Amino acid sequence: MTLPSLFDLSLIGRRDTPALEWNGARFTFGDIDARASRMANLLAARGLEKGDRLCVYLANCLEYIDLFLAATRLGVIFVPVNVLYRDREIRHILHDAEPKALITTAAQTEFIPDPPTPIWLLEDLRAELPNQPTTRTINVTDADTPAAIVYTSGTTGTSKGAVLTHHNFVVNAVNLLTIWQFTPADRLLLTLPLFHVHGLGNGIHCWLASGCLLRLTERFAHDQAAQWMREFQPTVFFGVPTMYVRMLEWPAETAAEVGRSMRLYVSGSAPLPAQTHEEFRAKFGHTILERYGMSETLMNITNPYIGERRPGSVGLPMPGVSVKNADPDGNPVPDGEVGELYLKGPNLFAGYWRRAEATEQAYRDGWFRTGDIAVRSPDGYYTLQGRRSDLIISGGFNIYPREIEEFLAEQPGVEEVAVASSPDPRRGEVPVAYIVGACDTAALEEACRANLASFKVPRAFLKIDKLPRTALGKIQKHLLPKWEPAN
Ligand code: MCA
Repeated sequence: MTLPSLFDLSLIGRRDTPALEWNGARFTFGDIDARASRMANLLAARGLEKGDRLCVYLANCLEYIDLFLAATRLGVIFVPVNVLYRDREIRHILHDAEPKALITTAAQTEFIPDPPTPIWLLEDLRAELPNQPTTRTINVTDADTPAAIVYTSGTTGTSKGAVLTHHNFVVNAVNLLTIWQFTPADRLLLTLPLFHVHGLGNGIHCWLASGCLLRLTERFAHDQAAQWMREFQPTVFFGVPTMYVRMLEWPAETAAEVGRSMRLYVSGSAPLPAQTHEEFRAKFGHTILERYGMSETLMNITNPYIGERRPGSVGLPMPGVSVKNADPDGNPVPDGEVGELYLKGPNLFAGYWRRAEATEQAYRDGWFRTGDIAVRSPDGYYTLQGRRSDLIISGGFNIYPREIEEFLAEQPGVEEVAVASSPDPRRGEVPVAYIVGACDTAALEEACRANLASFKVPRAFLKIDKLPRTALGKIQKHLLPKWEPAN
């Protein structure tokens, strides 16, 4: 099935039903459908054709939905770009994806390097939209058509584009609807960014496939989220652990009040500490359901809706997903022993964009290697133990230290550099840079701010005499001095 066919269950089937609350305005599914048709006609009039890539560099907004729906209808490949990305990160995506256009706001253009790509301003599209016809054009009939390219930070330092097909997204949405028991009576509060698969694939797709009511916000503002929940009385909330940690700061009465209307809190994108899980249950009266996914695979493993939601565990494989816990030779390890998670299933991506070699390396005997290390209990629950690579997850955003190290190594006076993870009570982890060389750390920080997303800027730049290394010269990050925040 293609995404337009899935979404039409609501867009046509529930045409007059309230669909969306955005910025105080309400839209029916019929309104959303008409907006999508107008946007598709506008993009087609601007020359976008099936197979073209369209980069979208925006924070959450109403038009984000219009653009995504229009792209899925035209067969245009949607390339979301993290709105916190800066010069260097955007340059890479534009060169790699070779989009026909990049859509952003006037205010964001200052972060875009001399573009090899035409820039279309959101403000212009917004003005042109009402003049477009609402005729429906659907160019996609084959569900194996790519729907999106999602850039994931690669272990090599440069990010690779994971190509996700209509089929991948449809399977993911149908799976989640069934196992988390979505119905049209649900009310979903979505504060996650739509440029990641958590917000887009789980959030937007569960909404449109179920026909429930969505309230979308520009982002999660921890000081406003309690008010949104009180007003909207959501039944479902999707969050990253940082959001749940923030929610624990709310007064007990607020937590109890908000908890009363809710039926399901889901957490993903980073490990949910068992302590947060327990404290949340005590304060909100709900057991958070933790699940595990990746950009390349969408959702794989989840705690059950009915049954034990085990703290610290990501749960059981989703319908249709085969999971193998393997040793370094790819052979299955017994329950209770540590292995690397390998996956098979209809949720697996179509490969990395124009990187046949990287795609081949990601698979072994037909299984996708996640790079995540896990243990399976005798009753089938998986618990993640760490990662094969030294990925840092900060506030749910992935950071590969290698990318920051490569950037810092290019700066004047830097002889050697290592970036390591430091624990953070709210964000889970933050990056810290260890520098050898006569350089100005303030200038390094400034250079990072100008070129990298804010969540990648090291929280501290520590000068050290030399990096701890093995006899073979490999840096031993666990021997770097621990960093303690000043306050
Ligand atoms: C943060 N900022 C944003 C956003 N989030 N700007 C626009 N849109 C956003 N969504 C900016 C802030 O304005 C601020 O900018 C800076 O980032 C730090 O934000 P702050 O609020 O101080 O940080 P926080 O309180 O720690 O909260 C951050 C957050 C955010 C709200 C938890 O990190 C977040 O939304 N994380 C979700 C990430 C996510 O969806 N990951 C899924 C990827 P300034 O510094 O200029 O003031 S992984 C995925 O999709 C997989 C497959 C999966 O399994 O889910």
